[in-house]
Amino acid sequence: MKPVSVVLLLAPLWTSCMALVLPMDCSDIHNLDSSRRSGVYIIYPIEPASAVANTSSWTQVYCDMDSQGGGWTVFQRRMDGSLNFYRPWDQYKVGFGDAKKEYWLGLETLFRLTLRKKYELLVDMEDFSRNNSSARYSSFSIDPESNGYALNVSGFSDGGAGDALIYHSGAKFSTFDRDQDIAAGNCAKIFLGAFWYQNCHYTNPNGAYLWGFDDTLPYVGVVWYRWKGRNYSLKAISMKIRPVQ
Ligand SMILES: [Ca+2]
Repeated sequence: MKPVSVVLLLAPLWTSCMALVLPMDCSDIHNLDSSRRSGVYIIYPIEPASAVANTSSWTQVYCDMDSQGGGWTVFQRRMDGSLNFYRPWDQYKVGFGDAKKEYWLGLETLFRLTLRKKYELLVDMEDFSRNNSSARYSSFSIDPESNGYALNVSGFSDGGAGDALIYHSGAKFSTFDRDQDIAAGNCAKIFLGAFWYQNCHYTNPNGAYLWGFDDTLPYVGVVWYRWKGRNYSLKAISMKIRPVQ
């Protein structure tokens, strides 16, 4: 074998290894090897040079390699009610939970990711009768903390769940200890969650984990209003992003 051939043969391998070192999101992992399965991976969403206080340059995340072409970076996931999502601002900022199970990636990481690439959003849902649905948005980003991590979402396309998120576009993020919603009261306290509340919500993905329909307290569950109404708390919901092709 001539030396030049060896170099050519090794070149793709070398390139792969270099790219594998610092995938910034699940799409980088998926694009490198589309046979990768859904599961927990390490990503590097924040460039080390710009890493901010309390935020590491790397993090564990769940990658959805199956839904609608795969390569989705999950930033919010409920599936069994094992984790309490009624938490203060500081925890929503840096993230909490376990990437293998239920978790919230963190607003600062989400901001840093959407600063670096243009993303779309997919919301996957399941009810307690094993029905699945989704909603997809062609554009998703959030503002820096200096603007309350305000949500920017547009370009809805229906996967059976209907739209419950466009209403929230432009809203700042609110927790029980930081009211940035436009309601007179504190939406996070009233609806037992944390979200980009307006006055207040059409969806409450971080709300109280209930088991299906429950109107004991109105609208406090894991609600996606357009699909199951305001008093149905979903079995599972996950919010995930992928760079726009
Ligand atoms: Ca308020």
